Amino acid sequence: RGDDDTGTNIITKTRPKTKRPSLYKVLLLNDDYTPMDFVVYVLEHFFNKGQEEATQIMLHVHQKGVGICGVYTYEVAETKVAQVTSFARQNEHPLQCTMEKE
Ligand code: TYC
Repeated sequence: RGDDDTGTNIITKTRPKTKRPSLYKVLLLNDDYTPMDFVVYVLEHFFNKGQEEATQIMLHVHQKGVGICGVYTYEVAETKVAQVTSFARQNEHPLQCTMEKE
């Protein structure tokens, strides 16, 4: 609040404007070589899924070609993709993990 040079009182009010961050889906893609139990392990350890849900997601990807592992803010999603890709390559599996804006 304050007077400008014309003497007009300009009323301004700030409000805390919180913008929700954009969210990104982290996806696993099917391939013919990565073992099913490796994919379940990835879902359990990098995406905090229980054995049952991890198995369901793995089978969904196996049957449909692609599936959602989780939804995260940009930097978290980016980190998951990098960690999963690195872990798959260390184990010499071609598993593909990507992200897309929700
Ligand atoms: N299709 C693989 C197999 O038959 C299993 C698999 C599932 C691979 C999901 C990748 O993201 C994947 N061994």
